[in-house]
Amino acid sequence: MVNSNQGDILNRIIKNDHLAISRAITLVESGDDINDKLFSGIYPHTHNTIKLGITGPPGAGKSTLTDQLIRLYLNQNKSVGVIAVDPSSPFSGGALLGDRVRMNNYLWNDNVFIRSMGSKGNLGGLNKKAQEAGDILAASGKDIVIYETVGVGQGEHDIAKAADLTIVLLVPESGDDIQLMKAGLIEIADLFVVNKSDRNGSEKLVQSIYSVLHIFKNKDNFEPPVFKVSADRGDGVEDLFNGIGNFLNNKDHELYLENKKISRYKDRVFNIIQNRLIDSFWTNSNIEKLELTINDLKISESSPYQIAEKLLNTK
Ligand SMILES: Nc1nc2c(ncn2[C@@H]2O[C@H](COP(=O)(O)OP(=O)(O)O)[C@@H](O)[C@H]2O)c(=O)[nH]1
Ligand SMILES: [Mg+2]
Repeated sequence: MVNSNQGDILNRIIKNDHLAISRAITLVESGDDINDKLFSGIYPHTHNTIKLGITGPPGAGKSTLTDQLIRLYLNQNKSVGVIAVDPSSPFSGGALLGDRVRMNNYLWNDNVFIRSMGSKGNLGGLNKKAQEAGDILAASGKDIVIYETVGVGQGEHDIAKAADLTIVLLVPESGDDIQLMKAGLIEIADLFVVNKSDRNGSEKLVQSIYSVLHIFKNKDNFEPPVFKVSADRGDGVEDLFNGIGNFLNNKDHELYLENKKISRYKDRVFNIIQNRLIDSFWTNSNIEKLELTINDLKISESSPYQIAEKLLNTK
């Protein structure tokens, strides 16, 4: 079934058929084997799309801001795909309802495709799947792909790294500069946004960010700009929108952006090989061996290293 439909689904994706896109993303999510082939077909069509990552704490306004950016891109006759990744429970908070409402706004619009990806599987897997879903959207001709991810741990940051430009969104209540450093946000941010600037403390947060940035210039030695917005009112959003364009078109950033692409590519090859090796190792027989070894032995007797060594060396 898979093979006969593959060419068809590929053609439909390239023609921006949203139903086919949706199906393909479901296939990617399920981890089906057809990915590889479908993928190689899609890949050549993915290169003209700009990928933005928006990360920040839950409730910071990522979806609200994404919605504003969609509006601004549509005004420029551009098309947008959104992959919203929420590694926490999809049932937590009220965000999902908000997302639903926003998704429905564009249900019949060929220029906007929004998809949530849940937390099934591990984060590493989610990262890969989100990137592939982004590629499917790119192949459909979307000018912009936005990854919205909850930035609370390291794994989620990988998704942000999948973007050409990563926006770190913070709100006055998200804490102080120490937390910024701890969370490793300095390292991934190309651009900071302080949202909910209608609330107290936003100017103080902007100043904290500046002072931290000053001390910890990122490795490429440019200081990410900081934008103050109120996403739900739309205040400052246009400045940010222009700031994104300026960042991407800045000649000084060309090499940086190119290097990012290359290292992203390497990471993907690395991960594919890693996953293949893991899959090929954990055959039923090896899983069984592990179970048997563990059943035979009191786990206080051999270290996990010894058992791993034994499994790696038996054929
Ligand atoms: N006061 C205020 N509330 C906002 C602003 N932007 C978003 N919100 C609200 O914050 C809540 C969480 O927004 P959402 O976009 O779902 O956050 P996400 O979890 O980061 O995607 C919603 O109730 C929004 O209406 C803002 O600029 N000011
Ligand atoms: Mg959201």
